[in-house]
Amino acid sequence: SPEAAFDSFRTIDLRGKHLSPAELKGAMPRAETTFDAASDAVAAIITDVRTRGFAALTDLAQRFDGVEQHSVRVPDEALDTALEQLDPAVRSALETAIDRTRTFAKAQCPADAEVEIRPGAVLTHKWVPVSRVGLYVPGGLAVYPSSVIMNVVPAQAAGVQSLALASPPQKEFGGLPHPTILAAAKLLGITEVYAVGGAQAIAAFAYGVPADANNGELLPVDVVTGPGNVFVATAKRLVKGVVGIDSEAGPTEIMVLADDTANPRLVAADLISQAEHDPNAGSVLVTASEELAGKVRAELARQAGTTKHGDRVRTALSGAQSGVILVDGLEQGIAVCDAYAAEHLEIQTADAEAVAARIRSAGAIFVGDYSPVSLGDYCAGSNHVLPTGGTAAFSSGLNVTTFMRAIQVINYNREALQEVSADIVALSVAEDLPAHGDAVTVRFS
Ligand code: HSO
Ligand code: ZN
Repeated sequence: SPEAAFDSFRTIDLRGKHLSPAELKGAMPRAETTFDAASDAVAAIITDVRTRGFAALTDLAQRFDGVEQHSVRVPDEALDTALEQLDPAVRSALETAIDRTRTFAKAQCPADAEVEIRPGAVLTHKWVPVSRVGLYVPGGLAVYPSSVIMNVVPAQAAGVQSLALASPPQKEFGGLPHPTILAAAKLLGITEVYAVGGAQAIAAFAYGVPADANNGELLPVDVVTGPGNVFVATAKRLVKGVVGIDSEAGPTEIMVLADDTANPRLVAADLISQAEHDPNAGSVLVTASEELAGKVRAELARQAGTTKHGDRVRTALSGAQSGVILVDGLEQGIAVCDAYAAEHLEIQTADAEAVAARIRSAGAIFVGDYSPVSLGDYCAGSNHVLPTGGTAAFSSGLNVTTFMRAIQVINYNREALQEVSADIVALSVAEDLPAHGDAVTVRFS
């Protein structure tokens, strides 16, 4: 029964325990993830794409997607048709999302830093977008046009000139990617789209594919982003260094920090909303209120019983990665939030803003009763590609700088170089690299 499942929404009782940050991290509910299993198969696919190009892509589409492909490149007319046939309400919602995400992304563009650290010694930290980006969009169950927006908009706002998209060919759509994905791409002005799935898409982006009789050249990209299954994640790991990648996304997770002012119905609804993604999703409540915990548990049972993907939700909530963490009070609650470093952290407490300001680690923080994670997933304007699995401790969600890099520009005049030449010589001698010093003194002899 649904009720019984919520006995398995486990409780981690940290009350009265004085744990170090490292111990606290170890006490967090989290599933192990490993990528190693797929490594050999993925490496073979990458080699195949590098050696046989489009012929390999066509064969792999037949093998993995069950489709016969003539051209891998999606024709322009298919993109036009997809947008024409898009439900107007969905189109309008996508436009709202694009608009808000673009405004926020543009505002993130970092300013160059320029300093004259000595007279005649000018340093510039100059931000430059990468030239070309490849975006992977999964097919299958999780067809998320919202993710197309979240990947494309910051790249465009950063000033990236060339953007290509790949998504698996679907048998039911005549070997094209899902029409909603095509429509979203068209809405964003992307016309270079390939019907390629999985590891082979990542390989094609990383190394490029020479033209053949049916397809023009697919140029290699500088950065590959986008979510995917274990094969995609493994491929991204293997091509990293050849190209830049966004983070490897694990199952989604939500942590809610709540006190007895929180509304248990809302807390439960939000925990369920992310559990809906994946049986491995993590939904965690952190509270000092046993009473709230009990009410949320009852709401979870009730709402999971009526929601469309109830089975998936119950599996996620019953997993080792989900549960209630009981804490002594707000201080320990904040420490737990930082130790977990949630992809999504909701603050549903009194003075939520002040509490949010104290959080040090989270992919995104959702403040108060009217900022649920679903808002951020679609229409807040923030990005929904966020660090999972505790990686928020050292990384950020997708943003304009994902698609940029900074060049350090050094511009000294003669006097400024001379002023520091003795120091350079001293260090070059200390490191037994005297030619370094000579390269300075030669300018003054
Ligand atoms: N919550 C997911 C993103 C998403 N939700 C896409 C709905 N569609 C990971 O942040
Ligand atoms: Zn979501």
